[in-house]
Amino acid sequence: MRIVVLGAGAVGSLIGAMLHRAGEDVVLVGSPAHVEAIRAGGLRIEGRLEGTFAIAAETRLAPGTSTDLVWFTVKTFDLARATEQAARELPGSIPWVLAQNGLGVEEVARAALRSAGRVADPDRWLVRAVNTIPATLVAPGIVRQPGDGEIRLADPNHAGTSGPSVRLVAASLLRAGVPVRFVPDIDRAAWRKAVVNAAINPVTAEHDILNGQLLQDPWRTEATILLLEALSAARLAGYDFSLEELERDLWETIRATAGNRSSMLQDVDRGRPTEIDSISGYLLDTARRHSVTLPATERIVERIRRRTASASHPRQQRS
Ligand code: KPL
Repeated sequence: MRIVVLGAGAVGSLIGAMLHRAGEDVVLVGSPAHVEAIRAGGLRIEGRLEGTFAIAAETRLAPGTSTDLVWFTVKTFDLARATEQAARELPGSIPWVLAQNGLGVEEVARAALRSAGRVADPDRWLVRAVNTIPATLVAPGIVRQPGDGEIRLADPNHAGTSGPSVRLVAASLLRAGVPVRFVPDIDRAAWRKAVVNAAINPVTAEHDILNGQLLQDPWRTEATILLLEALSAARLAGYDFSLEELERDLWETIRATAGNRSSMLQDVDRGRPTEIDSISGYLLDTARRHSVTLPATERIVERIRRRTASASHPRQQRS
């Protein structure tokens, strides 16, 4: 099966490598430096999956590219541009896998598919994937997987019109040995992950620490306060998580990804924009609509925004 990965940075390249290893015909679309390194010496994966893979890599999506499936692993702030381009250049009726952190992702892709006017029923093709597999872009052409995780997908039997698309995506991942978990409610899974990201990512990005360092104070307390605020936003949005389940998720994720630099920290490292708006910013907007304030979240969002204010939005972002 032909699979295009748009925005192949750390996560996209890792998923692409696993699919390629299982015999899929994968094309990574990434930044010029990453693509140049892959073309010169292959894609090197270190950590849980070890190997060098001769995968096709492009810096842009060529007009008329034919593919059976497309993974979007671009950053959330670059998703509108990437989906609009894909709606123009790719076949209309193929599964689109959205693997972004944060919230509000499907609406962006749906709007792009609708505005291109090529697809009558976008929801048939959109597949939301919630990824917890950690990955770090060590250098162009080199990705490290420092821990374990899984890809959560909607249970195809309860996924409405997108069920057949979910099934196709899941089958390719399972063939590649990628841990997949089917969940009854994918929106709930995306919120659950966003709450955990809201507690981990900004703190690691602000203090330049590995995820595992959040197990110690003062960062442990800071992450816990952010988790509590994120939980109140989730409840306002109608998700009745318990504090116990989210705390369990938070500390399990931190332990499983202890050696990782969070995706937000990697963005700060490279002077790029971050996903603060689609993670913590989305929680703030949700709370505001109910006249509720989240003081610690507000402060850290401000600090991260200030820190990355001068970051430009490069043409091809990676997650
Ligand atoms: O999703 C992640 C991220 O970095 O964005 C985690 C799971 C926290 C791994 O670092």
